[in-house]
Amino acid sequence: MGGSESTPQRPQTPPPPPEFDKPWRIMPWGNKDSLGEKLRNFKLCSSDVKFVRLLIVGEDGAGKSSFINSVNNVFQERITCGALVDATSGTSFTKNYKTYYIKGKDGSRLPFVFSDVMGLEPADGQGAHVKDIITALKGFLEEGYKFNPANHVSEKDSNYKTNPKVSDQTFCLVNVLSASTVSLMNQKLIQKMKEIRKVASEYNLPQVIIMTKVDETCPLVKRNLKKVYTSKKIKEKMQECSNLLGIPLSNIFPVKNYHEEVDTNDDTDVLILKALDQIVNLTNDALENQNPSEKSE
Ligand SMILES: Nc1nc2c(ncn2[C@@H]2O[C@H](COP(=O)(O)OP(=O)(O)O)[C@@H](O)[C@H]2O)c(=O)[nH]1
Ligand SMILES: [Mg+2]
Repeated sequence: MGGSESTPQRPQTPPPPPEFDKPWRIMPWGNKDSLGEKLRNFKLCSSDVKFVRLLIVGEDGAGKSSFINSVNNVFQERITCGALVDATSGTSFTKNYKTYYIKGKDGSRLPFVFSDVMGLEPADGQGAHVKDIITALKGFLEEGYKFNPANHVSEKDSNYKTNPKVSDQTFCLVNVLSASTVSLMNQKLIQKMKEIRKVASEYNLPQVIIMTKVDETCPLVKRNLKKVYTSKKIKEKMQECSNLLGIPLSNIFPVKNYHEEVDTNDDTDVLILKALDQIVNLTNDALENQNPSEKSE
């Protein structure tokens, strides 16, 4: 019968393994306590600066507010909800400029603060105005400022600080990108992020990417967060983030934010703490290299 003489089957090559043999970045899994302790006791090289202000920028829904909450959760050792998180997607949920202080379990403030801003959106006239983010970056934006997508704050407005303190200025630009949507990012949105990054570069500010939602992106990582640096998919997504914004891989930190948990978890904590540790170190190095008199002008 003809059926058995049909085209011979080619031997199938097995798909490449989804994992590297060894993690390509070493994480101190299991060392949560010493990492946390190091950050709690962190002292900046400049005595003028009490708090390192980290400006969190990114697309609406990328996980900015969740990241701030996650950092707070780690230090509070419980799930908190300081920065409001949007449970649905849609237009930006964070509408006001707000500073979040991170407290230790004893209630003392840690040496870094986060500025949460309205999310960016691709279209002009939607989401946070790039000029407002740049104003925030330079320290001129008044706390509580209500973002208006149609208009940006100007020097004459009451929301414009004329004489910002050193602590009002940003020390590190933290771009938040979601690993699950980075491939779909709109060119206009990337352009907006690059515009902000350009100003940050002019001010010699370190710039990093927090890549969120690694759990949503890779099933291996969803099952076991410790696989974040053996997962090929995650490295690929980090490379995409790097290519999009021009930020080196060494300044990109993948995290899983707390989003549905009722308790904190050591592996989630370590990934967040390590990212923060790197951010604080980069910021301190930049502070050491700069002329403080120029910064406070
Ligand atoms: N699976 C998962 N969901 C996340 C993560 N981070 C944030 N989310 C969810 O993404 C949505 C948007 O988060 P939100 O923090 O409000 O984003 P923002 O607009 O950038 O502030 C919320 O439903 C979060 O619960 C993450 O790491 N993993
Ligand atoms: Mg938000």
